[in-house]
Amino acid sequence: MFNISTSVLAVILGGGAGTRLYPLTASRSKPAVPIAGKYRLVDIPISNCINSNIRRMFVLTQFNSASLNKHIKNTYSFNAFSSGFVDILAAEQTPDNPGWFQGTADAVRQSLRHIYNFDFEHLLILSGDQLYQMDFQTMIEDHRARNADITIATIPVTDRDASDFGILKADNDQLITSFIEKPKKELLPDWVSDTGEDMQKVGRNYLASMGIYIFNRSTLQQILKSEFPDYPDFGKEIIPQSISKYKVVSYQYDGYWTDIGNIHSFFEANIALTKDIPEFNLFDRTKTIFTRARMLPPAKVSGPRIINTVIVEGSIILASELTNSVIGIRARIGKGTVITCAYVMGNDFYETLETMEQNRQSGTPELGIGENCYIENAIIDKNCRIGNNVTIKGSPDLENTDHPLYTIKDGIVVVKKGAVLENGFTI
Ligand code: ADQ
Ligand code: ADP
Repeated sequence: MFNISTSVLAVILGGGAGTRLYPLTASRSKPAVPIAGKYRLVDIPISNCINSNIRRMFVLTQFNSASLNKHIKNTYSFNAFSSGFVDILAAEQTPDNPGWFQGTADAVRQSLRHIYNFDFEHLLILSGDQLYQMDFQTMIEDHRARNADITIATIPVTDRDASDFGILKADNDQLITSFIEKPKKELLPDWVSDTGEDMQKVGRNYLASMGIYIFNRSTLQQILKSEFPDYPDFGKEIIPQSISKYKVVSYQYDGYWTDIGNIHSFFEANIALTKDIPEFNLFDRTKTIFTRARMLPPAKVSGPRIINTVIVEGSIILASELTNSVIGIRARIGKGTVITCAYVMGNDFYETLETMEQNRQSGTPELGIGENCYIENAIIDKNCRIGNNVTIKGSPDLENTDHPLYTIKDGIVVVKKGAVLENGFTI
């Protein structure tokens, strides 16, 4: 009988150079970027695997970091009698390979010698920067039932989004007949698909690759090593070149799924968690998102008017108004402060009362956000010290800039990890 936990191994693509999420990736690897106030990006694909009964995972990352290692080691320790593991494979120099992973397929190719040490029938390849809760079990069953060599998870998208994705066409048997990576707007009319009545009604007429692939063990080895040994990317080369030679099938998914690979989409996805009924459901106990258990005290809140705001444990909040915001772990917010549409990541530690007194005497802003500040359309990375009367106001009118303390991208102000903004600072 087919057993998903012994037949499937997952590979999570943990990130290339990480430039699209800069400055959040300036001092940490992409899988370690904090999301939703208490999780890390890598928790999303790992949790989807665990909830789908897949227990063996590799996370491929360009650079290894102590914080990523610590997070994985402390969070995902499987029972000693199970064969489960989450292992990080970082790009490494070897005699025949001088550099980093050159792309998604190259990352998997360079990791094959570790991956093929294990028994598996199917390799599930996942992106590390997407927010979704998907049952891979039904996708794998579909892959097996269709006797496919490769299955690609697909989702209907609108013409506004289509140019950001691999777009494909499939026949009535879901066999993919053509594929184009990130087509230019003017080419789109040729790529319309029958996505079903409900999707068509909302203008989602194009079938996009979700960057989630299932390969059979032998197919993957053959493609990456013999057939196309030099192609670096799945989307740009491997998939478009494989459809004429292999049985490549589309598995259409209609649930919530969003790419969070750049600052704008990352920000939107976090703020979307503050809706009355968010599409990404953190409260579904059948689809738990796992993360490190921290044994933190409860959040303590005094004074503010709070509208649609997510507050993570361990925070101390005296603000005057919080609206549509995500307030992360151990966040500290002073009296009179107003926060609207912002993601405050919180802090990695608390300061002692003595250190706080020393800060006061030396004029150093305390860890967290001070009094009477105004913050809107912003991401405040971890461990920032924001003084009193600071104004941070993102808006589409602002130009993209990179300042030593903050970056502005697409109208969103990102205050860099550990930045100190003196009293009265204005952005
Ligand atoms: P993109 O998301 O643009 O398109 P890419 O930038 O290659 O593709 O990233 C895919 C995943 O791999 C991301 O999680 C990324 O961080 C990671 N990654 C990228 N380079 C890497 C490297 N060198 N080492 C390790 N990890 C790396 C892809 C497909 C499209 C599809 C979209 C769906 O190419 O066809 O539509 O995903 O989001
Ligand atoms: P990030 O969330 O940005 O990836 P890390 O995981 O590297 O950050 O850092 C988190 C860990 O670092 C926490 O466990 C915290 O205990 C510790 N830490 C970071 N800065 C400090 C500091 N200034 N004082 C004490 N501990 C710190």
